[in-house]
Parts: sequence; structure tokens; C-alpha cells
Amino acid sequence: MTDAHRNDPVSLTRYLIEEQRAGRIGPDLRLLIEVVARACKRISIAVGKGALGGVLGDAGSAGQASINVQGEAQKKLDVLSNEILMEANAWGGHLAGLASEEMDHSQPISGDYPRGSYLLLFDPLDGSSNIDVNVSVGTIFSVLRCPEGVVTPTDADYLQPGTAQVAAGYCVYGPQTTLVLTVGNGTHAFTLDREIGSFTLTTRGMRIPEETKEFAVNMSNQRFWEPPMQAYVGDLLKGKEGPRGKDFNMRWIASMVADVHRLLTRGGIFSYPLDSKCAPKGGKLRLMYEANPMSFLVEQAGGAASTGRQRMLEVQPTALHQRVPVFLGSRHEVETAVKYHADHDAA
Ligand code: AHM
Ligand code: MG
Repeated sequence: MTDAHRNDPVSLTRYLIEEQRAGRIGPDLRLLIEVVARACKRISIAVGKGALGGVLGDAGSAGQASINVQGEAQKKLDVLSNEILMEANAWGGHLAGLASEEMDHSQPISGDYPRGSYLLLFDPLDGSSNIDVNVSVGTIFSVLRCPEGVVTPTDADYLQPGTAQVAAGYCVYGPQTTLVLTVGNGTHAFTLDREIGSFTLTTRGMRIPEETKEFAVNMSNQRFWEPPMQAYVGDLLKGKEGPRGKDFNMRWIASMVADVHRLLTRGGIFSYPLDSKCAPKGGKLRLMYEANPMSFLVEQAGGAASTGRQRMLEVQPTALHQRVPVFLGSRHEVETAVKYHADHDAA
């Protein structure tokens, strides 16, 4: 590269080509990420139109909201975002199958198209309770390898721990549309330049500060938490006068993508712990297309991610829509939360 071009803007395409030239990704993975990014642009446009696009409100017909496999009412934009991602990824030949928060089971790529060697999992529009009130929402995705020799993948082929991910990312639809991506070589942010319709690298190598004074949790669940979580947050709230010796600030957007984007930008701890309401399901957030991709991004930015009792990326999944407790963000703060759990369990 000549000096004249050293400071040129780096598009997502150029970033991916450079990763390919360096031997860190192959052409199929490059295509896969480009296709997901293109779908995110379409979702961003639909989200941005809001009421003008007729996309607000619940999906369903005759006054009956449609319900997804999780037992949650689907929004029109949940359904539309799922369709956009499904259609975009159907025909490129880079995937063997897809799985989504909005679909009961994974789907192999149709026999009408060539089948590739990757599996894509996604939450097409996370935080969808925020859509109608014009607060940031986002898409989360995770990429795995299809096991060797498998031609028509089933749900069981997706049950790989987070350490097996080859790429992960999210796209946040906020005041800016930002795609945050890792292919295992750092975590990088690309902002959508709406005038030219292209993602441009705006932060190379995001780093999460190890220490923080900010936490994110839904405090309304406090009385349902386990004792170690009660103790941990209780000590945060005691501030300077308490054992932590500093005052903490709290933020809760109720869109995991937006909350995680904040901690990747300026540090913090995000948690959705086990509580007595979600305990029968194992937690609130989904392991395979929420917790794992976010944990990969956070670890690649120098942070930590845990269930409170185990490194998130080492959890062996047992079901496609499995739920887990989540603690992720600034390394020392996550380690502190984990210690409260360990001390409680040891006692
Ligand atoms: P969703 O995938 O159905 O949108 O649910 C996940 C969301 C996360 O984005 C967010 O962190 C959490 O649910 C908010 O939960 P709560 O409404 O309990 O605060
Ligand atoms: Mg979600």
C-alpha cells in the first residue's frame, strides 16, 4: 500500500479481503459475512421507516398475535427481519443451514442451491419490545462450521460450544447503524454510511476497559434473584461506603445489543442472571444466538463472559434454544461477580 492510500476509509469489503489475504478467513466465510451485512442494511431501512413502513406492532392476523417457539408474541419487524436474513442467505452456496430465534428448528439449505460448509444462527431482531417506542434494537449472529461429512444438518449439528464459533457479530439499529464483528482477530466496528450504502471501519480493535463503575441489569427482578446476585448488586449499591469502595452508575436499555454496544464502547458489566421466574428455563437469554456471539465479541475485545459459574464459551449446548444466565463485560467486574457465586456455592 502506498502512503497516499494509507488513510483511505476501509470498507467492510476491504477489511474482509485483507483478512482473507492474511489467511484468517476463506472466501466462503467472507461471502457469508457480506451477505449478513447486506441483510442488516435492509433491516436497518425497515426499522428506520417505522410507522411510515407499516411495520410497527404485533405480527398475526384477526387480532391474534403470532407466537414464536419461545412462547413470545412476535412483532411484524421480528418476522420481516427473519425473512430478510433467510432469503439473503438461501442461495449463495456458503451455508449448509440456518437457525433463528424465530423458528422452532434449524433449516438446511434447499437442495435447489449448492450447500456450503457453514452454519448460521441469528436473533433477527433482538430487543423487539423496544421497536414501537423507537429505542435501539439489533441483529445478533453466530457462525459455526458444519460438522465434517454432514450434508443435511439437523439441530444436533448446531450444538457446539461457543469456542467453535468462526465469526460472530451484531448490528445495532440506533442513531447510527453499526455492525460489530469478530472473525477471531479482534472486535471491530463498522458504521453504515447511509449516503453510499456501505459499512466503513470506524473502530479497529475495540477494547473494553478492565475496570468499570457501570452495571446493567433489570433491577425489577431483584427479589427473584439467587443469593449471590443479591449480595453482588447489594454491594454495588452501597457505593463508596461499601466493600467496593466506589459509586456505581446503572443503565438498562432492555436491548442486549444496545447494552453490549455501550460496554464495548466505554466498559461496564451486563447481566441477565438466573431468577426464580426464568430458572425453570435455565435463564432469560439464549445461549447459541445471543450469549455466545456476544461473549466471543467481548472476549476478543479483552473482556470476560460467564454464566456466573462457567466461562460462557465453554458451555456445551444441549438444545438449540437453550437459555443461560449471562454476565459479560469489563474483565475485573465479571470476575468479581463470578467470585460472589463461587463464594456462595463454597459456603
Ligand atoms: P428478545 O430476544 O425476545 O428481544 O429478548 C431479549 C431481550 C434482550 O435484548 C434484553 O437484554 C432483555 O430481553 C430484556 O429483558 P427484560 O424485558 O426482562 O428487561
Ligand atoms: Mg433476542
